[in-house]
Amino acid sequence: MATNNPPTLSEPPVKQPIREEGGSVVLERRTQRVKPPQMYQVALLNDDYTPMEFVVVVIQEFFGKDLESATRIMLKIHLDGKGVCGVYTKDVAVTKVDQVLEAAHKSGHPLKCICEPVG
Ligand code: TYC
Repeated sequence: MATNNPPTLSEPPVKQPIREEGGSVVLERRTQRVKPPQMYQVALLNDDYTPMEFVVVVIQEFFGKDLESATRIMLKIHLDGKGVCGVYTKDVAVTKVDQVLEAAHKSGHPLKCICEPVG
């Protein structure tokens, strides 16, 4: 199926050939009108108390990762202090942070979760 992606601010204006019935061809200037939304990465921070198993479950449940990916991200956090679990629009990222902090609080763990603009 032919796709016609919306223009973005990062692309130059596109002139699209339009075929008319009489066989003539005109070029239509397509001015960019939309820019992609600012994206936010959601990251977990290391601490000395939250069990590794809990972090792995959180990454699987809230960020849709499989066991292997979740374990890899958890170990990165454990070793580096921080790890990105996903990248979302602002509303979704803020909701993920709220959900993770609520789950951690309910379970009595001091797990910290933040979101920050990408790029
Ligand atoms: N450092 C924790 C431990 O040794 C494990 C941990 C990993 C905690 C990632 C938080 O975001 C975190 N139990």
